[in-house]
Amino acid sequence: MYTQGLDQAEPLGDEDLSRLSERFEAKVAAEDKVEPTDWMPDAYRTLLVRQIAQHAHSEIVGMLPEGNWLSRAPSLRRKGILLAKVQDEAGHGLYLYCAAETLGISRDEMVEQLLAGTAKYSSIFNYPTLTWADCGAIGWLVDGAAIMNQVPLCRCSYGPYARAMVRICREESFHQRQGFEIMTVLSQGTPEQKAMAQDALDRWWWPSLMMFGPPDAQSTHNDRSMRWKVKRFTNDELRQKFVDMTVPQAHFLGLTVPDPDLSYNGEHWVFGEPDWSEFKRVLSGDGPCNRERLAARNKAHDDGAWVREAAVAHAEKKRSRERVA
Ligand code: BYC
Repeated sequence: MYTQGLDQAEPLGDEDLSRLSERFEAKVAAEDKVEPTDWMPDAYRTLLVRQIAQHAHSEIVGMLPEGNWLSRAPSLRRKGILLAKVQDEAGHGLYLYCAAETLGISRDEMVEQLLAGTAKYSSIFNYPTLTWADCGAIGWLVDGAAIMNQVPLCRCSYGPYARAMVRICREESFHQRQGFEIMTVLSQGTPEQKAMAQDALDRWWWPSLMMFGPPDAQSTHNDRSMRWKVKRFTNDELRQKFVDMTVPQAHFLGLTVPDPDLSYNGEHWVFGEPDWSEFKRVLSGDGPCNRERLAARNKAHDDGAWVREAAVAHAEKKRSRERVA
């Protein structure tokens, strides 16, 4: 872990602080990347640790809904593809934990917060995957929403986060295509298969819109995050872009978006209001699967204790062999 800037030898005076702060703001304004060794305001560090840790947790918890279908994918080909996708998500979680570590928090601390239920992760992963079509809907809608949100994060002002996002977005793009392909096959299949695709769209549409976060007027971090170029678009702007991209895709599939207020105004698809009380309920831990997700992560952590112990024992053995040599 490299946490420079945290270990200054002496406290800074007001003059030094304002000089450093000016230099930091100028760097952000000039679109230069802020690196772990650079001075940064505490609030910037806190904002990034919060967002990157939540993002990492989302990738890790996000393995669970699709993981539920690994043993039941309808063919060997589908199973292989799904397995690769779920493994990618584990990888994304790990890059992101590493990016957060450059800001001075340890992975152990972040994992502890997740397991204790004190850290947030994306609301979307607290919904169940009831049918195979849900794997299609997750790829199409959830990964589609993730790409819409994450491509701008490749231009985030913090270097390690921006660079991690480049690779993540490439992989998300494959994920989105595989989901859309599942939905295409189902929508062109038997009436039962098409009904299954429609049912998945009905259940995942609104939670996908909620992934973008609360409406701008209720977003607590938006202004600061936009000013410091962590976020490049507001929650509402990205939600609108997502709807504009996705509604024609639903029409291509011959499916109906479950929104009676949906209409086209010549420029954008105008859509109804998501149920924000449901969003708040899910965030407060009372969604359909919150408890199940945390229990699964805690069990995986406990089951993996022997691996961590073995790794420590191996490292100790290696060290003592090196001391003797
Ligand atoms: N769910 O002030 P706001 C994936 C929280 S995984 C839960 O607007 P901000 C994938 C927010 O944290 C990709 N909480 O916040 C994996 C804040 O709470 P705190 C997941 C949410 O940060 C596997 C409060 O509400 N993507 O792609 O300016 C399989 C106020 O919100 C949510 C990311 O993590 C939510 N949906 O904007 C398939 C993207 N929304 O911290 C796919 C990175 C808001 O004050 N994150 N909250 O307690 C972001 O872009 C931003 O953090 C957000 C929210 C747009 C999500």
